[in-house]
Amino acid sequence: MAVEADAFSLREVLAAFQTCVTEQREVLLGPYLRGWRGLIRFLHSLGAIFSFVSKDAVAKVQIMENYCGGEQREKYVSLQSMVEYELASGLVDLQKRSGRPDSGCRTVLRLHRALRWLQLFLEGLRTGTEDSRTSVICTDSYNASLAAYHPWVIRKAATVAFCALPSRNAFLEIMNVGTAEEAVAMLGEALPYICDVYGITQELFAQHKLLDLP
Ligand code: 1PX
Repeated sequence: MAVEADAFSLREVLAAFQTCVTEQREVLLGPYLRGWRGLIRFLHSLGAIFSFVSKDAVAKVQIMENYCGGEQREKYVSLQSMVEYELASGLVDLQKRSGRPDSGCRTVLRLHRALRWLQLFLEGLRTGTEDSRTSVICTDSYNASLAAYHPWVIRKAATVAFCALPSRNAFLEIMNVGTAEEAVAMLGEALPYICDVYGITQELFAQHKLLDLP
């Protein structure tokens, strides 16, 4: 199937996560945030019902982009350099929130947890059958990941919004990667890179006891 040259495709978005990991196994923030920006664009195309999700995601990406373009930008090249810098400078609220601005560590932690949802959701889409329901895949992925960190009201709003998701085939099509089969093949290629980014981040945050930042 011919795809317009400038058409938005989830392929490029997922490819951003592919370029995140360096040879030294560092996770670069530039492509990481570009990947998130693309996912948010995709989320917008799913309609206003998800605007409460995209608002929060945009706010978090914006915080990180400000750090990456700010005075200390060289400290925010990778997740590793960010963790080292913020911890050494006492910029991270470890127990409870103070009046300090949101640290990069706590902000990335929220995106990192959402990346786990994305990983499960895309894997569910990939391995589903034609009549699998996207809303069910999405709810199951959410309950197995992000839901544990959200209060009741957000969980409720999320579960209601998931019911508005299109069927699996329609969903694979709006990803704009080609036919449903081509989209499934692309997911098979892209997912290992997302898993890799997730795994490295998880290990880094666990090592520094940053997995429960308030
Ligand atoms: C091919 C599939 C592509 C789908 C792209 C979808 C991109 C989804 C982006 C989701 C980003 C969610 C970030 C959430 C971060 C978060 O957990 N924030 C909470 C905690 O923040 P705080 O600063 O207070 O500690 C915050 O309370 C969250 C508020 C908004 C609700 C988040 C609901 C998350 C549902 C995730 C599923 C999105 C559904 C997409 C449908 C395909």
